[in-house]
Amino acid sequence: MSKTIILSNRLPVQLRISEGRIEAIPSVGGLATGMKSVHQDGESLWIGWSGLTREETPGDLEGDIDKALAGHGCLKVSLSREEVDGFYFGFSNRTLWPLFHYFMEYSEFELANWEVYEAVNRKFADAVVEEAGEEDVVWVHDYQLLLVPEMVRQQRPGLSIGFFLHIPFPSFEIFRTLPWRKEILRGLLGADLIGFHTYDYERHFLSSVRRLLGLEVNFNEIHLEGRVAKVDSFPMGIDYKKFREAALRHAAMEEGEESDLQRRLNLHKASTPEAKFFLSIDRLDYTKGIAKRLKAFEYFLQKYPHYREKVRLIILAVPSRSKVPQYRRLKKEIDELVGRINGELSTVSWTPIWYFYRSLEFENLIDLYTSCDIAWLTPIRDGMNLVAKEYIATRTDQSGVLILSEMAGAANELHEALLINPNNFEQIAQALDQAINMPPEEQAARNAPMQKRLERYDVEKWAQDFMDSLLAQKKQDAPYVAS
Ligand code: ADQ
Repeated sequence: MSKTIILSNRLPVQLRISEGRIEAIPSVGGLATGMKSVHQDGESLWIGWSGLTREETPGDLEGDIDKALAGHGCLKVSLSREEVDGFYFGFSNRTLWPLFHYFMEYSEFELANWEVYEAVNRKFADAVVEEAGEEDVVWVHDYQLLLVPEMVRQQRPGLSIGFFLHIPFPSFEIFRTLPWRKEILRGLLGADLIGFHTYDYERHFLSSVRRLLGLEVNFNEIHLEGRVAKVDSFPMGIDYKKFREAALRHAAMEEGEESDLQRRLNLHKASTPEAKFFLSIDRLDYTKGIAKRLKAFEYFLQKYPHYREKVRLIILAVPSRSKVPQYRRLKKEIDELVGRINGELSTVSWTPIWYFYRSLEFENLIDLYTSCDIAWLTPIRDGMNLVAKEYIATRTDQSGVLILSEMAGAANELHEALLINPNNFEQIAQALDQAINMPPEEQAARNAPMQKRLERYDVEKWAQDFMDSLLAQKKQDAPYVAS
């Protein structure tokens, strides 16, 4: 019987070691949720890094760790601190991440990091080669593992290999600046199916393949020696049911059952019933446009001073990659901006910005999604942006307004939202004004079709679609055998 092998930088579980005991706790992140149907319902193995470097792993617990992971269908790739630095913090997050998000000035081209990236990709590929049976299907995820498809293909030409990129693929003019551009394209072309969130990313990739490798591209198929690699878009969805049901549960809560956060939100709402809450939730990342959003908020309050004391911005930033200098600088910039704006504009009874720098429990996320009148998400560049979709899914009474950057992949599917250019403060101020004054019927008329779309193409459907397409591609590729 064939199995599916899933590969990602991180495993979908987190290890907790206390008093010599190991626990593997399932993660709740988008990918872990998205792949649930593939990973849990069938025969499958998930290969990735456990989050602990070799130096951090107590030698005598190695066997217990492997056992705990195996209990969740996982197998770890062991990485040293040096490997994590060069591969993850180095090439993945200081070269590829900024470049693929059009932050060219942040992108570093360090040969040493590239070499570690290659070596770690080889480790992942070797793990697949060791584990895969002849009929197995391999699904590789994201920018940390761009070289794996070809590395696996070289050793196991008969395997079915798929790859999905969760971040944008940049235009040819950006991508061509990468010294290892051809190696990366060849790495990806080891796959039978290469998936992106949007048609634009797909187009950019095909253009780079054509112009850098001179390969024949026929519509969305690339003709290689003896086989065809197909490229397609699969916009990732969310677990719509989970968010909707959580919001319904939330609405049915009796007094006294709420979380502390919800109680505080309710208190503020009761004290100024006409006040509007704006919400933004992101990983603390320069691509998410958090600093610009704060400046746009200040601009909005200057342009429309009558909204002072009537609106409040809740910013939730999740700590991320704090080992990379740009992230540390950004954290400082955001801290200062929040301090300055609050310092300048606050009154005795009003603080314009509530800023949380932490990760929240799922139920608290639902508190925020369901309590805020306007979700305001302004990435400078974002592969998809699941937060926008989650906000819409939780608006069970169809109220609420989504203001979304047109630079997020999600803008393609959520076109009833108020779409803005994150660099255009004038347009943003107008959108905020429009959102505050939007009649409930218009809110519902915009939200209903988005909800329908998100319900229909949820994350399970996304994963299934990709798998079906990969299997179909393989069948088409199978050598002809005369009967
Ligand atoms: P991310 O850049 O991490 O993902 P996003 O798509 O918004 O961005 O997903 C973030 C996830 O984290 C959401 O599911 C959200 O609920 C959760 N989350 C956010 N803040 C949280 C908090 N404070 N506490 C707990 N959970 C929180 C990358 C790409 C995106 C792409 C996804 C999926 O950068 O563009 O949409 O992968 O492909």
